[in-house]
Amino acid sequence: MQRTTISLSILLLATAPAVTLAGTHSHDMNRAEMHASARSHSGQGVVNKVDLQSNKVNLTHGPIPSLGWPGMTMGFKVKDTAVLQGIKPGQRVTFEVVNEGPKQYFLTRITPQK
Ligand SMILES: [Cu+2]
Repeated sequence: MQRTTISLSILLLATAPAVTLAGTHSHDMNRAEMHASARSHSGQGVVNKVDLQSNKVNLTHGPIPSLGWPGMTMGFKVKDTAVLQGIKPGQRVTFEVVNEGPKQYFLTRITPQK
């Protein structure tokens, strides 16, 4: 009887850490996903002007509920002009915008609609 109790305790000790680690890991992954979706916002609009010299693009975009924005015409910056490759005035586009601080909005993706 004594022997059975001891081997059961060892079994529990051996399994417990594995369960805890698995739980922690999936929690961290969920947190990372929440941060990503909170920072990247999708929108649709029409291109007015592309300025490759100053890394800017002017869009008339529809409402972006995740930012609390109504539709408007405004300029966005890009960090890399590669994002603006093949983008021309008059195109209907979908785009992704990230907010990196007060009035710091950058387009990370802009794709013509077919
Ligand atoms: Cu806007």
